[in-house]
Amino acid sequence: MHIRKRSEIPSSEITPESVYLDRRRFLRLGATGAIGATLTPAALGACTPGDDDSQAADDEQERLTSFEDVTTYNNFYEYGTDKSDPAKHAPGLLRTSPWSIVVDGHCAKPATYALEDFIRPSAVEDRTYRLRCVEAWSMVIPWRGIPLADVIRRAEPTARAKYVEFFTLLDPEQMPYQKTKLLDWPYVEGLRLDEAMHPLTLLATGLYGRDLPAQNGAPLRLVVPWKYGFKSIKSIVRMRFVERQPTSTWMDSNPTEYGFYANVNPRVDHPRWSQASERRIGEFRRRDTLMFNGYGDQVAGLYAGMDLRRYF
Ligand SMILES: Nc1nc2c(c(=O)[nH]1)N[C@H]1C(S)=C(S)[C@@H](COP(=O)(O)O)O[C@H]1N2
Ligand SMILES: [Mo]
Repeated sequence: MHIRKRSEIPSSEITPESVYLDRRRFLRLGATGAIGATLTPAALGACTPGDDDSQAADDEQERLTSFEDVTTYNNFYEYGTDKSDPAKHAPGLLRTSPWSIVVDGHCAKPATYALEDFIRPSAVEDRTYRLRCVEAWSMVIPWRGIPLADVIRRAEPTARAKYVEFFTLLDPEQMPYQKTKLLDWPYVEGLRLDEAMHPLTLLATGLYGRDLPAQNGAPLRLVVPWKYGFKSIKSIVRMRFVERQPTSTWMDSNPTEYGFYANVNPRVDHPRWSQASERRIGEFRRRDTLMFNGYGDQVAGLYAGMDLRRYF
């Protein structure tokens, strides 16, 4: 394969992803120690950009989904139900600055933060994760964000805090489908406290090395890589520590089809379709779906002894 050098590429072809990939390659070649560690996508087996020199014939290696697909093929029902709606409508309507986040419920340090104070810059990392939508497609996305555990520790949850409940912004002027009854707004999600504290769980502020585009849930969204994509709630304005399992938006809208746990599981089908395989966006062939989306060695212990058919 001929790989064009940077200077051979006309500037019109320099996409955000080629800038990101070049910088990543540069850092991987040049950096050791602390900087290198934060850039290693440790959580994802071996995930490298598809046009990288190191992309040998290794089946384990995966291509990043293109920036174009990641930012134009979205689910964000506040802007419509078509995959193309969020990219068309969210950027012109969602005001992400100023942005504040409320942390409340059972914790010693409830607070309202401006986004800048909420995100500790030294905690920010780049992490590439697979995202598996319940609709049986998937992507590989280079996220930027902070471990959710970082903000949870700061809040000092009390012994009564068993779950964390998350809320998307409620503002029908900025999110026009909130004027409809498509879902019971605002969009709500939840995690058990130990899932929320797991080192893989990320509060994302960016992707491809830049701030999150509106359609991907700017300025702050959750990413829980071993669960179906609907758990990764977008444009978060509040997180609350609660004692009882929260009712998430999709459980509320259709409890027989969507459970609280929503762990990726090829053996538990959706009532209307199989979850055994998936299509990677940008590809035609189908791939086998992996238990816990491939993160089982890191997260299976959270569910030891649980019947995953019952707790789907
Ligand atoms: N507030 C809100 N968050 C949401 C959704 C939504 O409709 N509203 N869709 C979810 C679903 S179904 C998926 S697959 C992911 C998609 O994230 P992406 O568009 O960044 O790939 O966002 C999730 N978060
Ligand atoms: Mo999804």
